[in-house]
Amino acid sequence: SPLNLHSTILIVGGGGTLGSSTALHLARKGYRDIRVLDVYPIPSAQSAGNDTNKIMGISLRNPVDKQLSLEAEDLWTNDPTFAPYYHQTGQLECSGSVSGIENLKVTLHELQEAGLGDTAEWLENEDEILERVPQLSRSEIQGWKGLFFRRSGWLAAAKAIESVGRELVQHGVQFSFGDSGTFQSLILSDDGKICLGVLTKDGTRHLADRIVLASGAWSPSLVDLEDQCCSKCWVFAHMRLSPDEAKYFAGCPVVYNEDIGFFMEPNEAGIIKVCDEFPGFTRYKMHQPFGASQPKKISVPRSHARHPTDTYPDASEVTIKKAIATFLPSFKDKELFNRTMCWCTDTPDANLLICEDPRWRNFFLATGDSGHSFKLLPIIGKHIVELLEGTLQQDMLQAWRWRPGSGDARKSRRAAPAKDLADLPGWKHA
Ligand code: FSA
Repeated sequence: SPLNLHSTILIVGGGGTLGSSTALHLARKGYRDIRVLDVYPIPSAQSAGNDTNKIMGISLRNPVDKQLSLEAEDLWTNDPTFAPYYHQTGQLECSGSVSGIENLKVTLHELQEAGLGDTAEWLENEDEILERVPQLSRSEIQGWKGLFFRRSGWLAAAKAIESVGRELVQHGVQFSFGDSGTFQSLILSDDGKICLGVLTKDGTRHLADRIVLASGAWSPSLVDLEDQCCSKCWVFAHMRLSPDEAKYFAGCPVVYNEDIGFFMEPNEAGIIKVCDEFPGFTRYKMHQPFGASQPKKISVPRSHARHPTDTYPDASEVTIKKAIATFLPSFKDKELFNRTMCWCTDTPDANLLICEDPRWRNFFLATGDSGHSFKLLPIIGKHIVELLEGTLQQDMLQAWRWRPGSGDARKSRRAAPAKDLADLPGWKHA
């Protein structure tokens, strides 16, 4: 039946980034029968968005990304649900390698082509970099060049999703968490052609007019996505600064180096999150998602929420320590804690996978974040609602279409294929 404001809409994984944004835009448009399913309450503890911070910036990879990130910037700046969580510190993208510096030049050129050249400033040497980020250490950045983005910064990610959750409650959105929010299978019509709802772990049959799978890195292990998504984890560790140290780093721009990693200013508790940069880790095993006729090799995330004693591979300790020694040398002996693996899901071309599933009418996918989608929290749901309503613009339909066989999600657009956690000791402690 055609969609109307009284249609029942189910969002599977609605406690994360794409799902909560979808529920928000449905509710703001006046939809009255929305139900969010998630294993954990908003902000879902196994969402990649359930994080201290994520990077905000304008992405220019293609016209769709550019439009989305500019729309998102508007809401991160002006919408009261989001604005408190955007810290516009600016961002230094920097490198000391030949390839990295080349990429910075390409980025600057693309910005100029897009008419956004005035949002970035080229930094030719250590002096110019240190003028922008005096907290860096001259001896560690010899030969580096950089780009400084003014319209950039960081997002208090978990808090922003929590804020969306509060607005959802005000709109009367309904929630099922725990076993009654945990996906078991789709419910199909007798002829197998229409999706009628979702069966959850507690045996509840959630029937709905439209079903949206927004389960992030869990999506390909719940429903067979025919290798269009490969879930991978990235890692981080936290360290605690003294009040004086935190004061010195307050307002520090995001510092990102594609060969090393990134960090952001400390949060209100004086905690800095440090990440390395690498092509992600998979966790392949034999697994049978809904819709697959037999078990197949799928990279299945391992929930940090369910396995709180997990940390990350020994190899990550080395690269995170290297990032600290480079960016924050005075903190290189600080104790690290909250070592964590954070799961995203890559598509071959790093575009989202947001489309109606051609196998089952009324079943929609909203996944394929490819590690770059948190910044879209305020806006992505608007376009997912347009998809449901049949009004999504052509270039988005095309970029986000169902596209099995179009490329290798394991490699995606990254520098190398992901290594597998099975080959990496050190992360499992129970
Ligand atoms: O602005 C951005 O898109 C930052 S992506 C941050 C990151 O940790 C990547 O560095 C990593 O490679 C992966 O894509 C997860 O996200």
